[in-house]
Amino acid sequence: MRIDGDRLLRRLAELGAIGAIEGTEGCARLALTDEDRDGRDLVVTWMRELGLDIEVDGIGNVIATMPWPDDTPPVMCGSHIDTVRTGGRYDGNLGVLAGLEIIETVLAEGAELARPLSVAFFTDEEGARFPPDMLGSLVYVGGMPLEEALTIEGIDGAIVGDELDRIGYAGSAPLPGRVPHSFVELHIEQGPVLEADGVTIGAVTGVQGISWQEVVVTGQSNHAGTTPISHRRDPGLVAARCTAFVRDLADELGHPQVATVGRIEFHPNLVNVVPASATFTVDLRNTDEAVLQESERRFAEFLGAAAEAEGCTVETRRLARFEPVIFDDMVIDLVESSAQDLGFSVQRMPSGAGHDAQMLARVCPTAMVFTPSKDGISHNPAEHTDPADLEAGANVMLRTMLALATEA
Ligand code: HGY
Ligand code: MN
Ligand code: MN
Repeated sequence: MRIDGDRLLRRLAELGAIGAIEGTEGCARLALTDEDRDGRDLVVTWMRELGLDIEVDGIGNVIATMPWPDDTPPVMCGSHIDTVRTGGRYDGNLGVLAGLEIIETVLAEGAELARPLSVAFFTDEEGARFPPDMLGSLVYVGGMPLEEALTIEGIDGAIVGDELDRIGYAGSAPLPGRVPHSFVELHIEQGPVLEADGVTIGAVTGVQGISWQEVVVTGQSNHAGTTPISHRRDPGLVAARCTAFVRDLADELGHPQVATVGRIEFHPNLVNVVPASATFTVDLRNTDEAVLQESERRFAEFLGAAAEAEGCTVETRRLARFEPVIFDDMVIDLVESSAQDLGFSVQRMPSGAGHDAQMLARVCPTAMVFTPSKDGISHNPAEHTDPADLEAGANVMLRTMLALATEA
């Protein structure tokens, strides 16, 4: 049994056209925006056309399951269809549409299953508009109460609960969600490893730890021309020093430590005004929890000293904190053996990016399938994966899910 690669590519293109970024393959569908709603509506239409049982829960997760006579826990797959502002059409979308394709193929060709297959898309996986990332799957597994998630304020001042109501995806399915038998997520690697190694499939062993925080440095706005340097309390300088520091810290700690200042805003953000405040985010990650904690501690020390030296004050707010996750050996083995059975090169590797699978791993046996990213690029409209690799990944996931759905 094999998926229909052309049908998968057509759906990726059709979904990618919603929020399309002119002249690229990329798209912009920040969580709970009109574009996200339109993408959701399209995928739900496809789910309905397949005759699947569709549930929407209180955080807007959508789970579609093959019709089944009882409530046997399904083999679930899925990912997300929200994107970052300058996203690609494969990040998240591949895992959802490959899952849909797998279910359509299995329904058409028939298979003796011991349990149903289901496919889900989870709300706000990116966390770029509403932190933390993986918000929907975190609530699904009971990692955050729904009431708390609904009050989260976005970077644009919008509130999660209001936006869910506005786009019509405040559902009533129970939370925490039904625990699946197992969970598999197909995702593009979003990094350079598979391409560099000339390998088609990644059998993902786990996800590195993630630490996000927002830092607000407050100084004194002043005239850019009349204020002597000795009189300044410039939060912009502190933010700039912190940006350089986290890069130097990552260099010192060495791979796989990464550090990113991705968002920075000055107030009042004018050419001739020494800023009153600087707000920026710090994203620190490592596969080793102890080293990740060391990077957090070292940054906090540097921030405090740099602010004090400049006569500024600091407030920090944690946006996300997830420890490293190890996936289930049995499912990793199945991914690896499925790839080998299909004649694809495969290697085991951790994930640098966060994924919904790291949340489902809290409640059921879980692993991921990676496909290569061209030039290792992602979170960029130039994100691309070759059709043959997309099809390979989907067929590996098909084989893995069938093995999980037919075992006693
Ligand atoms: O930030 C991440 O790793 C993911 O894209 N949400
Ligand atoms: Mn993703
Ligand atoms: Mn992403």
